[in-house]
Amino acid sequence: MVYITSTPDGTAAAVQVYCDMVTENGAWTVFQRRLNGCTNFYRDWNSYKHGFGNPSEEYWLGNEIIHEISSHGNHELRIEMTDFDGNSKYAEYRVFGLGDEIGGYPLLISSYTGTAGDSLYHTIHNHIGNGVKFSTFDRDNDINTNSNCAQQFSGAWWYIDCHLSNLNGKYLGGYYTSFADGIVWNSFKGMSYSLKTVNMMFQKYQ
Ligand SMILES: [Ca+2]
Repeated sequence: MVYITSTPDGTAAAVQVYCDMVTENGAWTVFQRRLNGCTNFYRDWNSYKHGFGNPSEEYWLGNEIIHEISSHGNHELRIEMTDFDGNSKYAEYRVFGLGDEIGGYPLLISSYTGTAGDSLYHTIHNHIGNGVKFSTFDRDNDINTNSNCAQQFSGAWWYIDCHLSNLNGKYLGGYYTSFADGIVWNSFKGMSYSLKTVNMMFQKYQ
């Protein structure tokens, strides 16, 4: 799928994104994938802004394009996760959007359904109506005044104080002895288990 988006100088640019699957209801756009740990996800603000990795393997699409696409119409979010024992779980949010860079790419989600449990909904509780800002090690937008959450947990995420999920954390391959710095989804496998695979995707609906 190719999206036409605007560049900083106002010209149009075609951006190719990877579609995970096309259903009768539309196409899911995958914007994050963890697969094997070959790609470093401990990256700075600009890397997450513009995206990195390989769309057919591990990658982050880029906050700017996610913001751009999700700003037009209604979108929903789906996160698929597997562990090393062959278990698959998912979390869906009927409402999904990403705000702009000036606002810190705030996450807007609501209406959870799924099997993985909701380890993102805490964002709504803490910042009703605002959404939680994205943080990287070089851009501390979390609300923990004692810590740089991205640095502490080796990721880049919508940290608050600090997290219940850390899907851009270190690929640690299952149970690990450090705390919460792996690919964590707390309500699925707890804070000291790093997931095997993750797909984060969104799609437009009417
Ligand atoms: Ca902080």
